[in-house]
Amino acid sequence: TQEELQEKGKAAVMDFDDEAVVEVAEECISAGLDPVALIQEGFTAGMNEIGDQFEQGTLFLPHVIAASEAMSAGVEVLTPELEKLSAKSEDKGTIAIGTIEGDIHTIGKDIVATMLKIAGFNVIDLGRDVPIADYVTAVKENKPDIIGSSALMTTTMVLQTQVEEQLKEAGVRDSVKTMVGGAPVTQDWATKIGADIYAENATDAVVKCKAAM
Ligand code: HCB
Repeated sequence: TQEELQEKGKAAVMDFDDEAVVEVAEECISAGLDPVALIQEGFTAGMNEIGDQFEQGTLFLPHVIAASEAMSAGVEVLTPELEKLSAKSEDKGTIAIGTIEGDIHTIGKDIVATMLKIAGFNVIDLGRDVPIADYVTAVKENKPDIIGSSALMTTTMVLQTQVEEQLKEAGVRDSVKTMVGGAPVTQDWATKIGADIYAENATDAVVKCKAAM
């Protein structure tokens, strides 16, 4: 079942077992189960537990790296499958998204970008460790409908404020909607800094970006 597959996917990420993660992803495809739920409820749940154990000091950075590589291997297998679900003909608008300055966590941002593409948005991936000025440049040059930032650390989350401020200083804040996300980011934070959209996960990002158009 879907639940059993998700449990297996979670366990495989927590075992840092690339091969097992890939097997679970392949099983998902051959059994016709839901790849999005496998990523969100399976692999991501495993990564979150790895993060908790890292914080508690029972796991170390090499473990986090190994788990994230295993997860990425699984997502890579599922991506073509996700793309098949794509609403190709629809042009929903343009979204530029990047992981914020000082932050190299890309897994969540990549999943959000993929899901937005699948939903029919034209997505510009700004990459990781994106200087705040580059968000402003992206708004000026590419004129996206939405500009998204991802922050995985409390120390980099604060820079999302700078995106708001520098867009205002450049006189382009009203031309674009801003979206924020990443594990430490909350609706309260988004409201506090004046971001237009907070997305808890990739599905939420798709729903809210569609609604914002
Ligand atoms: Co990293 N790390 N890490 N890490 N890491 C975290 C984030 C900690 C919370 C772990 C902990 O201590 N509990 C912690 C941050 C603590 C803090 O807040 N201050 C931490 C730390 C400290 C660090 C280093 C500093 C460790 C070190 O070097 N000593 C270092 C950072 C270096 C830097 O950025 N300058 C570091 C490095 C790494 C890697 C490289 C080993 C690896 C990243 C690999 C990669 O991304 N290519 C890594 C990982 C994997 C994690 C954890 C374990 C998982 C993150 C992840 O991929 N989750 C994370 C623990 C955690 O988050 N609980 C830990 C899975 C994805 C799918 O979830 O939340 O990223 P997500 O994305 C969701 C959601 O948030 C939303 O949709 C996504 C999909 O559903 N979303 C958005 C995300 N972005 C969005 C943007 C939008 O606009 C909208 C929605």
